[in-house]
Amino acid sequence: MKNADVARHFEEIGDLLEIQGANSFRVRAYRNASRTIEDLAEPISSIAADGENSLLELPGIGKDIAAKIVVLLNSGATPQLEKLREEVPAGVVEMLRIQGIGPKKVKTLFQELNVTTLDELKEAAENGAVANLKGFGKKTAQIILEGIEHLAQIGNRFLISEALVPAEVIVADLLKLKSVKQASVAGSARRRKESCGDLDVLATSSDSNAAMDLLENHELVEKVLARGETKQRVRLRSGIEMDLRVVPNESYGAAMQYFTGSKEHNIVIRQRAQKRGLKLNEYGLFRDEEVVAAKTEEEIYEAVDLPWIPPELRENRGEIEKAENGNLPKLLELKDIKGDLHMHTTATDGTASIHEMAEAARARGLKYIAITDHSKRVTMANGLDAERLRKHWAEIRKVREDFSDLEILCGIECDILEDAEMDLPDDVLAEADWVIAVLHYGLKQPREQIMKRLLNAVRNPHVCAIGHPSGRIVSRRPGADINYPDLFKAAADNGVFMEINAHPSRLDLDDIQAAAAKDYGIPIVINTDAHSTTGFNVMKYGVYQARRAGLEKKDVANTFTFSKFKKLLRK
Ligand code: DGT
Ligand code: CA
Ligand code: CA
Repeated sequence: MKNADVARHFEEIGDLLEIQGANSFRVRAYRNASRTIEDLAEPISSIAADGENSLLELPGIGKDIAAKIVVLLNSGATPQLEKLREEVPAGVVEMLRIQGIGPKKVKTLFQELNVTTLDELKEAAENGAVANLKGFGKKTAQIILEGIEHLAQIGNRFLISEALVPAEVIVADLLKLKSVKQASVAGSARRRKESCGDLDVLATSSDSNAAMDLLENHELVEKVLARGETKQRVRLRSGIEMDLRVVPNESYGAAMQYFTGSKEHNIVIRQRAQKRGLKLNEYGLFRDEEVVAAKTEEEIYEAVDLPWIPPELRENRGEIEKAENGNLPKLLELKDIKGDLHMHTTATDGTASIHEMAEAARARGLKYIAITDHSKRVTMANGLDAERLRKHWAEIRKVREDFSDLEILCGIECDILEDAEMDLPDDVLAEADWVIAVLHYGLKQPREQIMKRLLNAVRNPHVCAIGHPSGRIVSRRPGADINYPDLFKAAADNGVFMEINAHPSRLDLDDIQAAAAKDYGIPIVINTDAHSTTGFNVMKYGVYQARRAGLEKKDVANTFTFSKFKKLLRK
């Protein structure tokens, strides 16, 4: 079992317990364990192989959950989840995905109305049964209908993190076959799109059966959906489907170019080929019957008078013009990142201490970090009031003494309240080294009020950055209704940074808005929002999103040395 499978298992236990009304401490224990496991760099199975004590050293894993991990790894299941699944229908769990509806409401809907699928819930919302429930009303019924509509629109897409991890494992295993010369992820996953509909994998082989047999018997694969001469489609155990195409080695570049997409990018490339009297398909670039290019992507692009274009940019959003004019950006890379300005500790909802987070950051080669726990409005996460925050900062200053090679900023992730006031008074914010202002509540307010909140924050002289500006959750929850040009103009005027939150379920700013922020000359920071020592692992997803936005090293402030970064701060 992979980490993602184990993490999902415990997350599901947490969700089902919550629907059943279990105590919130128990629910949170499962969620924390799930997050820890998801963020691990090492396979949980190899940690477990070192004995239960190694599991107990992980943040958020106690005796009870450690024992369940062992059972799960040995048998692929836990009696607890099996029992819960019998008790709570799958359609009820799906209701948790509706924006604005928490487990408490799902529980009421299930128990009072006996609805067990989204269709039944839709009907109950339409015929007035939902509105008549105590504590619901017409407005909630409306929210449910809109939420169900939104779920139908986004369909069943997977986060880039969920897509890429199994795809890379399968590519590595294909490459171990003697008959396979080259293999790679293609499609939207290669373009590092924030969500993927399905996976596309290419391999070149003298023996396509060997590659297909490998997939058929792979531990990540649940079912073969179709198998032909050169193409196989399978469903992975996580639910995502994968196309494998086996192509001749001489056609690898053409096939990579074709199957990486996007469709929109490929249409323009094909037109350029036609203009030059050439024909482009997945086997190669041809003049009549003669092969002009096929082996590498570089050759294909060169033959249509373009330099090779990084996959992240292949969306027909101006990259072809830039390539033509020699203006392709030199994209940012993960190794350029020197700081991380958004993270949590046990002071609020993190699972590691200040010292542990600093150790982990240093071990990754970071040169500066900001500790940014929650402000008091976030009661769920035990948010800090002025008094607790000042004590917390005093502790941070003490920890600093142990780290001569890592700058540790006293920060705060301060809520911008629904009425547009900051959650902490100015005199407190003035004492911080780094203030991230964020929207957590009231995301569905009208645009006018959302903008009032964001602009108030940007104009507050103590605010350094806007964190996860829209509050969206990828493929789950739309963000707040923001007038981005107004926000960016104000941020540029006031020297306020914009965050790309690197967590794969946020990636907020998104690629399009991050590109726009760059055009306003706003310094961008890519932050992990780590809630544990392993939470730093998600930085790469933020970098992918930044690359899709065409960002270079110079556009991202946390690639700078600390002294250069400090000069960008307002005070
Ligand atoms: P996804 O799976 O929805 O996240 O997005 P993609 O881009 O991975 O799309 P997918 O899986 O349908 O196809 C993979 C690539 O194959 C796509 O980016 C371009 C290429 N491709 C697929 N179907 C066609 C087609 O009908 N025409 C052309 N020109 N290319 C195609
Ligand atoms: Ca795909
Ligand atoms: Ca596909």
